[in-house]
Amino acid sequence: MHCVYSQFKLEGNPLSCARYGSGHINQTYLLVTDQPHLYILQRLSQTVFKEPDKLMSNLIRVTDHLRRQGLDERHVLTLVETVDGKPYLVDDEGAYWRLYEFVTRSLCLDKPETPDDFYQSAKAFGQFQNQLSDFDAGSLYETIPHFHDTPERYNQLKRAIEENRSGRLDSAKAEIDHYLSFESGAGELMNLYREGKLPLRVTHNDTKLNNVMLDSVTRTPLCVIDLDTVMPGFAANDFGDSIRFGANTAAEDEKDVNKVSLSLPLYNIYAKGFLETCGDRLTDVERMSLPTGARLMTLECGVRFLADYLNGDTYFRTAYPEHNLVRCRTQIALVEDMDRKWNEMLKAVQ
Ligand code: ADP
Ligand code: GN1
Ligand code: MG
Repeated sequence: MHCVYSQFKLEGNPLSCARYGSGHINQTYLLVTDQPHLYILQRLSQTVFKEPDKLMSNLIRVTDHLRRQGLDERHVLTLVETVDGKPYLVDDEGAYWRLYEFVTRSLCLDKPETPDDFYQSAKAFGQFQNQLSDFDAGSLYETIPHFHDTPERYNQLKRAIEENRSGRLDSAKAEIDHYLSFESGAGELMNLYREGKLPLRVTHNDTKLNNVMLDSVTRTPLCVIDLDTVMPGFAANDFGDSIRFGANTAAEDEKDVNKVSLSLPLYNIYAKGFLETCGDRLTDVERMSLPTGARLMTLECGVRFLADYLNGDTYFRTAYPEHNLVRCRTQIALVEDMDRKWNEMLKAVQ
C-alpha cells in the first residue's frame, strides 16, 4: 500500500493501517491515527469495476444527494479529499484509492445477532430507496453491465463451462447439472420488466447485512455503505439479496449444506421492515415480486460463485481453492428450501 494514505488530508498522524472487514471485492484497510481519528482506506477492484471514474462519479453524486437531505458523516458515506483536493486517488500504477470517514460508534454484522438487527437492516435499505426515489435513475452509469440480469449470468456460466479455464470442470459436474436444472424461471423478473410490468428504481444492488451500519448503542440504522453498485434496478433484488444473505440459517460459505435453510421468522421480519419503510412506493406487481427477488438473487449468486470457480477465482475473494464451490452449494440448497417454503414467502408480502 506504500503509505498511500499520506496523499489524503488526514487529521492526525497514522498509527496503523491493517486489512479490515469481510467484503469479497475491494481491498479494505482500517487506518487509525493518533487524534484518534479512524478512516477506511479502500483500493477498488479493477478486475470487477472496469470504469472506476464512472463508478466514483455515481458515488459522489449519490452521496451528495443524501447530504443535501441533511445527513451527517454517521448517516452518509463520506469521502476524504486528497492533499490536492481530489475526491479519490489514482496512484502511479493506475490503482484507484479512496478514503472514507469511519462511521463511528457503529456495528457492521455478518449475521444478525437478534431478529431486531435484521429488521433494522430492512429499514436501512428501505429508507435508502426512499432517499433516492427522486434521483434520476437514467443519469447513473451502469458500473457492472447486466449485474442482476439472471439469464445473462447463466450465459456467463455456460461460457465458463465451455472454456474451463481453471481445469476444474470435472470437480464441479454435480453442481453444474444442479444449476442448469434450475435455469427455467431465471428470467422471471427480466421478463416482467421487458413487458413493462416492473419499474426500474435507483437501487443498491448489494444489500448484504455487512453493507449496512447500525448504531452500536441503539442498534438502529445509521447508513448504507458499499455504494459501488448503486444503479437502476428492481426493488425485488434489493429485498432479495438481503434475504439471501441474512435469512439463511447458515453462513454463505457453510460447508455442511444440511445447516442451510431459509429462516421464515427472519424472512418475515425483514419483509415487515422493508414494506413498512418503502412499501407505499411499490406497485402491486413489485410487492408481489419480492419473494421472486429472494429466490433469483440466491440462484444468481450461486451461478456467479460457480462460474468464478470454473474461471479460476478471479472475481470473488477466496480463502481456499474450493471456497467458491462451497458457496455455490449453499446457494442452491437455499433456493431449494425457498421452493419448499414458497407459499409462506408469498403470504408475507400479500
Ligand atoms: P466490499 O465491496 O469489498 O464488500 P465494502 O465497501 O463493503 O467493500 O467494505 C468492506 C467492509 O469494510 C464493510 O463490510 C465494513 O465492515 C467496512 N467499512 C466500509 N466502509 C466503512 C466505513 N465508512 N466505516 C466503517 N466501516 C466501513
Ligand atoms: C460481493 O462486495 P460484497 O462482498 O459486499 C458482490 C455481490 C455478491 C456478494 C456475495 C460488486 O459483495 O454482488 O452478492 O459478494 N459484489 C459485487 O457475498 O460483485
Ligand atoms: Mg461490502
